[in-house]
Amino acid sequence: MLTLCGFGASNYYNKVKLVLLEKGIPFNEELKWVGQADTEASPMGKIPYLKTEEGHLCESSVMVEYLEQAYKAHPLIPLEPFAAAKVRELHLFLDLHLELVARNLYPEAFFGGKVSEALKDKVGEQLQKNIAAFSQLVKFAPYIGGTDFTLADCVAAVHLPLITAVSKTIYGRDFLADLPIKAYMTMWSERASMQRVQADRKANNALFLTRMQSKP
Ligand SMILES: N[C@@H](CCC(=O)N[C@@H](CS)C(=O)NCC(=O)O)C(=O)O
Repeated sequence: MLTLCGFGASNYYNKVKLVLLEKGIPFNEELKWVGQADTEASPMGKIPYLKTEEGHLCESSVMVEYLEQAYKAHPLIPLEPFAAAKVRELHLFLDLHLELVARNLYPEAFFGGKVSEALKDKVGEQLQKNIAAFSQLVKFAPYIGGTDFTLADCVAAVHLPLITAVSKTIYGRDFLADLPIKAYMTMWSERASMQRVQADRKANNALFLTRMQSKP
């Protein structure tokens, strides 16, 4: 049986969890906070990581590609090479050009810290440029890449709400306002996978707060 390690408030953890649920793959979960990762499984100390019967995997994009190859039911990547590449293009774009850029602002947006004005200016400029490029790739018809539900949707669903939250908190406006994110996330909220991920995310957030409060 597969074991997904990490915590339910993490967008990368939830990317893998959505894929597991959408593909109907049985799995266990093991709660690991940042700082508790098994560094043999995840040498960078990052979560999530996945325990399989063959060994451990780190990096969410690698895990979901493994799941797609190893579990053929409920495919999330088309067989046709170009269509498959378009799904992977969206996946990479979301991880690299949107989430990783916005992540620079998480300390202030989510964790009560402060980031410099210079960093905010730099990240804000980069994020707007990248979102304009991203907007040329997306379809929302009704899924992010077109008429088929794919892996790219499992990535978009966990990252896009964070981009909205960060841009609203730091810059006072939603950088994704021109995209139909609300309708898209409403569509997602009707899926059983997302209902479970959201319920677990809320429970994990509560645990996180209790943990913070009990620290000396
Ligand atoms: N590229 C990694 C990113 C994972 C990631 O950044 N996880 C965060 C939690 S959401 C983490 O472990 N942060 C702690 C750290 O970077 O040391 C993946 O796709 O799995």
